[in-house]
Amino acid sequence: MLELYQWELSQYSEKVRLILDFKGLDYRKIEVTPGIGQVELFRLTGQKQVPVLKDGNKYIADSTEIAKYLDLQYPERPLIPKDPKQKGLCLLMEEWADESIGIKGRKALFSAISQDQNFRKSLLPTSTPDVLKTLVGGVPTDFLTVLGLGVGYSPDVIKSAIADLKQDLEALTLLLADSPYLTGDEPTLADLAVAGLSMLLKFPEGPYLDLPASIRGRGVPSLGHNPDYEPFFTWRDRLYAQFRKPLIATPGSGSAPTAIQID
Ligand SMILES: N[C@@H](CCC(=O)N[C@@H](CS)C(=O)NCC(=O)O)C(=O)O
Repeated sequence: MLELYQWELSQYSEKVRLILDFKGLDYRKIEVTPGIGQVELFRLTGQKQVPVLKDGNKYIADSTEIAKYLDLQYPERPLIPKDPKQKGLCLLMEEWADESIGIKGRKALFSAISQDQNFRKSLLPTSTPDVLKTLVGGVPTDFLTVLGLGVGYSPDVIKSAIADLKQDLEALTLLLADSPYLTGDEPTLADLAVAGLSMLLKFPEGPYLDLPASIRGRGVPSLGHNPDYEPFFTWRDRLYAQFRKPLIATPGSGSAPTAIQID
């Protein structure tokens, strides 16, 4: 079976999970331990980021490479259109979504959780002891601002990321006003990339992620809860209902990720 080395909270991993579900491929999720698990990933793939797909004895890193690999090896339900114009648009949008929504979404989410202690707490795994949840919730905003500066997320960087994301969401809302999918009448990699990567702007409403249920439907207030972009998120809900497999509720059914165990 295919294996996905991932983080449940990673937007690039979500893009690949959506692609795998779209193609109807079964896979096992392996949650990589930040730090030590990434050292192992580096040994196996020459880079330390998730997602990485393992197919037999082959490891494929990078969500775009994974999408292209899957389309070659599992051509049923193609991701990339054949028509040259559609193909061009699809590839352009996929690359843009990776570079804009994927990267800036992280900054926008950081800003939202810095300002909202309940949102911050709701991102912790369900098994987190109450005392730790209280501690995380109580971290002062000033401290988070300093932490953000440490990773290059200054207030100006965050402001500019949110402004860019607003333009992205406006563009997407306009494109989808009279078209069922971004490049036309059929879903392509562009739709799956945009939908999966926008996870951090607003978490999906349904039971798709192995994260606390309290984060479902929550998002960055000025983006995920802005009436101007509501048509985009409604479109995304529809896409998820069509293609994303919900988690199976039974404990131990395999929907929850396994901790990393790279052999
Ligand atoms: N271009 C990569 C980006 C992947 C990426 O940014 N992954 C993040 C998680 S969302 C990561 O692994 N970060 C850890 C690190 O950079 O050490 C892709 O498309 O897969």
